[in-house]
Amino acid sequence: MSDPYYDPNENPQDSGGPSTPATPPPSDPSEATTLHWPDTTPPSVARPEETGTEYFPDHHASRSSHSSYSGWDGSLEPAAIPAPPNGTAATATDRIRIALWGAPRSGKTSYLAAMPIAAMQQQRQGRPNWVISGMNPESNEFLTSGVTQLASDRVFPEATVGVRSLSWSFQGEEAPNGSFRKRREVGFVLEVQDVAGEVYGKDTEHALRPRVLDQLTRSQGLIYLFDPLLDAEQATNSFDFLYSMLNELNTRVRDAGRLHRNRLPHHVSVCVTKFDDPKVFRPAVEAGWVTQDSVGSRLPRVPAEQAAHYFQWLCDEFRGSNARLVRDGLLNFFHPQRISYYVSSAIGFRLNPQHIFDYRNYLNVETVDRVPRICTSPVPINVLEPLTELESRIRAAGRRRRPW
Ligand SMILES: Nc1nc2c(ncn2[C@@H]2O[C@H](COP(=O)(O)OP(=O)(O)OP(=O)(O)O)[C@@H](O)[C@H]2O)c(=O)[nH]1
Ligand SMILES: [Mg+2]
Repeated sequence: MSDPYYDPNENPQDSGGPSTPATPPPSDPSEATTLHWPDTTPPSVARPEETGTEYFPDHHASRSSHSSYSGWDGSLEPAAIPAPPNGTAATATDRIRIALWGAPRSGKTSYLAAMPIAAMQQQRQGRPNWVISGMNPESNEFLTSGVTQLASDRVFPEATVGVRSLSWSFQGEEAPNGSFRKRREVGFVLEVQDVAGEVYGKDTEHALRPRVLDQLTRSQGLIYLFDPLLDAEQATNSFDFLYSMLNELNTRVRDAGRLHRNRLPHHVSVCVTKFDDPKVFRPAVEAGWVTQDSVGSRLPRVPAEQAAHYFQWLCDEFRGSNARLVRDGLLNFFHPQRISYYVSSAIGFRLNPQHIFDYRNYLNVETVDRVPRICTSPVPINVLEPLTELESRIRAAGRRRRPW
């Protein structure tokens, strides 16, 4: 079992952390989601510790059956163990643990569900290609059902119950630094958990609290989702789902002597969610934060270099009061130079039949029979970047620490 306080942002050789094994270690028994060998248990009654799924509603649990063994009669090609995308022997550093953090209904599950859609659309936007696929049947199932819900059924995922562990491989390319350099192939395995937002709340006795705190402690990076609309509501006020967990996390990391220059060691991507919603988008346009592409789908966006200022403005002017404390809390506990900001939407804007943005008709959610439905095929905004850039920052920080 790996050291729960291992700071993966430090090179293991530097820190006296765990040595690099030849194959990826099962991170901890409760997260052993990678290998699924048949045993005496009938395939259809997978135990929770095998599926990585806990506290999950029945209709989801039933989908976690080991259908991949249905033809397990010796007539199939022998399967290899899951391998990381770079094709070479797996090392601990191929794996990256990211925690997804946000208040209830802030958009965490939708963000994860939109990730494979964003990956498929990268080329369309002339960006480096990424291919995402699951490292185990449950992670594949999440990918497939998420894409089906958003893109085919045009509905949002249901509220998360409990915690779901996911393990996805990312095979991609890194944008070149200089103009004459070629794109470089990169790959990593992402370990992430989809957690019900309520676990981040003030109830320190919540049954899943220790597990989520453990995951946060061992993560190299965090993706923090801030929903500017639900922040205004008492039950989903962002600060109430930030401070208490942040405080406990700091205590854990401090006691383990793993603070980095007296602050939490994590790299953080802060995402403002639901940018497509007119109640978020229109004030941003009117306050002058938004520019519009002149080519392609003429998509509007907050320029990347303005995203941090936009978040400041959201907290100061648009929301105020406790939202300011969200901003202050993040800058207080984490190193400001380790935080990046993004303005995101899991579904993007409604586009016209020619696939062009039209300011008269961009609303992409309509309510049918009291169920919110997505109007046009999702074109996620800043869903992949907060993750791939986070991974790249973490990798770069690890390289910098190497003495050679
Ligand atoms: N307009 C818009 N609405 C969104 C978007 N993402 C999520 N939503 C809305 O927010 C609701 C909650 O989204 P979820 O992804 O379930 O949020 P969550 O953070 O996983 O919620 P919990 O699992 O309850 O913690 C959805 O049902 C949608 O109504 C988005 O990109 N745009
Ligand atoms: Mg959820």
